[in-house]
Amino acid sequence: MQPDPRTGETGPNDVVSIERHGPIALVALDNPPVNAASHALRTGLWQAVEQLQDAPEIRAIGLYGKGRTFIAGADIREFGKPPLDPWLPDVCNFLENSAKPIACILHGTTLGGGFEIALSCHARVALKGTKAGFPEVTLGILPGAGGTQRAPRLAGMAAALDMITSGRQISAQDALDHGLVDGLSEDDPREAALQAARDMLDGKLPVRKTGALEVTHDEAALQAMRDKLAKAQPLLYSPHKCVEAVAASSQPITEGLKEERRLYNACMESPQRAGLIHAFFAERAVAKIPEAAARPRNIASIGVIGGGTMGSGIATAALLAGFPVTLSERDQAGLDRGTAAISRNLDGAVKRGKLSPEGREAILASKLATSTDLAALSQADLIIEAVFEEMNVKREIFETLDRIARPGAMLASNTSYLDINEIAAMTGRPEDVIGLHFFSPAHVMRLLEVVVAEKTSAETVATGFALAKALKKTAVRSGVCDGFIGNRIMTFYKKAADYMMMDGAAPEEIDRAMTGFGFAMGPYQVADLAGLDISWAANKRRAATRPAEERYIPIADRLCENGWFGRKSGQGFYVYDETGVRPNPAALEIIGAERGKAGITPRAFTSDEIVSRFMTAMILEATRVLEEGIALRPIDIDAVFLFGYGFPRFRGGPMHTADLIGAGELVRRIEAYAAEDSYYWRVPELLRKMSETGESFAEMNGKR
Ligand code: 3H9
Repeated sequence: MQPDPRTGETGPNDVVSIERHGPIALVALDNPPVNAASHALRTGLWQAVEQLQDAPEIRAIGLYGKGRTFIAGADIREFGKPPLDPWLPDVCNFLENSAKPIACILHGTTLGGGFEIALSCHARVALKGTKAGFPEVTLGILPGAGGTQRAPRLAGMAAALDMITSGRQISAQDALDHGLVDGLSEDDPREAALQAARDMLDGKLPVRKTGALEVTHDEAALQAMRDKLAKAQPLLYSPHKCVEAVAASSQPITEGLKEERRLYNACMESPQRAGLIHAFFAERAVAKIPEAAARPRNIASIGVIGGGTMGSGIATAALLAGFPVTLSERDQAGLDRGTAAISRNLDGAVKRGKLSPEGREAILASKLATSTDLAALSQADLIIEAVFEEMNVKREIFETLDRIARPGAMLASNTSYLDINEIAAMTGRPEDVIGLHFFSPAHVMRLLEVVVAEKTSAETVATGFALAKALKKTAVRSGVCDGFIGNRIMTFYKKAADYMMMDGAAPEEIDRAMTGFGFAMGPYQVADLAGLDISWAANKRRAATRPAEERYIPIADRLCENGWFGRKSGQGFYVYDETGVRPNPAALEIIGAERGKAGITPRAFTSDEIVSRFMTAMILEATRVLEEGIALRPIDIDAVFLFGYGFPRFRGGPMHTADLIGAGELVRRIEAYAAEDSYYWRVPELLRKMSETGESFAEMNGKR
């Protein structure tokens, strides 16, 4: 390759370049956006270091990354494909064995394989603001390029175990304190690399081979971590393998690396790895929307209407993100309740370490305004309505907003199921109206469904997505239907759970089966937490239009008739008191009575059957949501359930799970269940077609 005429750089390829300064060679990596250790980067790095071995004038190498970060890890897009030489572990060993010492500069997010490359160098300097860590465990794998062997050699087993099993990122200062880097710098990466190489030559920076260091075997730390993980993450595979790999680090490095490789391969083959990587890409894929090119409007102030649980949660989320908020309620008592809820939410944020006590005071003193007059929202850039789910109440509000809101303000409803088209039509500016469906508690939950009505403008949609980013939430685009993506599917699969309950499964058995599958909570734990009165109201609303063929289970309604609304009233499907939580015998009696009335002889359900029916129902309705174009792609549905419904991340989401089960098997199951209830269990056309063509949901993600 010819030297670059401007910089004098040469390089083995487009991604890696060499710049020479007397006895020092700088090797720069340039693989935007995150310098992932792709095949080109690995090849280029190997060749650059190899070339420099034969250059007699070169005595030290400075390695750094161009752009916003040093290497952020292996290239995840290569996972699952045939491996291409040179492998990252071989690159790391090659760097460590370089006769010319290499100083590595860490900056940005030096993660996974990037951190492993750094640990294989002979000295390390971290720039201010660096975050370093091993996120592999969040992808269902372990650091497989020597990280489990070299990190304990520098930081000790206990610190390495903590970082590797948690995926936690540490600061430059922490890395220095743990011995993972040798110095800090405030220079830019190139300058720092030059300086670090000079310092190695001058003896100011120690030159060591990490692999040659010894590790003190810390059985107490290993056992403590095994115990912790057995309790906290019994269903996950890779954290336990991480511990085994770190345990091997007290052996000579060649032995330890062999063990690391064996365990890494086992993780790579596990379905959890595929599920977790799917979840990683789901988080990013949802931002790819048809309106992505539109310019979001500037949101500098937010108005929230309604100080109930949702309104105060939304206001808290906005305040925590730095927005000034005006909260509006009908009367002073409502405002007082809303303000009290916001300050409780902020207390929680202080307790969780998300906010300082001074920050809390500052927010309450200067960022939050309140008013009983909607006119106080007239200058807000975004107004979010979060009042009762009653169309007439919404009408009054949106007609008023149409009069008072400034031109260009975005008008949003937090409704969970009402028709956004109808709401938009209440105004003379339907292009500014959108659904922003937050999940409770709104200042904690990651998901935001951005509900796009027929006339919503592209800028309004783009603004919804930009807002989600500012609130650190994951936005998913949804079309308009009763319940949008998430609640519509949940309402459907909840019926499958109710049918099983009516036919013989206890609520607790169903919850246990679903938490055993990996859900954070089972459907009856969720119902009790959300409040049974909420679905009671929805059941009453839907009663008039409920098709005669639909099987209806009135058990939760019976509980509500007794005033048992779940957790908030002390009992529901479970009893909640000072001794803890247990199944509610009175609920079981009601279930027995309802079965008797319906002439049902209860039968036993295994956990497998419960999971199978529950998941099949979820996938069935999700397929319809896709067929109708409510969700853009299967992966959007996965994101909704991962970030809003406690779906186990390691299973990748309902559509990823559907691909593992296979469309053919799903059709067979639905047809078998249809023998008992041919109205509920109907095969969606799309699923039938997939069973014939063999197309998967994953394949559709690329096409839509
Ligand atoms: C590993 O290293 C294994 C080794 O131990 C062993 C090997 C043998 N690969 O998140 P962003 C893409 S495991 C490929 O929006 P940010 C991403 O998809 C790896 N692509 O930016 C997106 O693409 P698009 C351990 C990657 O500033 C674009 O880059 N490493 C990778 O908010 C921008 O990403 C990790 O797990 C990758 N490694 O956050 C780190 N990383 O624009 C994973 C990103 O097409 N990455 N992309 O949608 C992250 O955590 C964040 O991306 C990071 C930047 C913090 C770096």
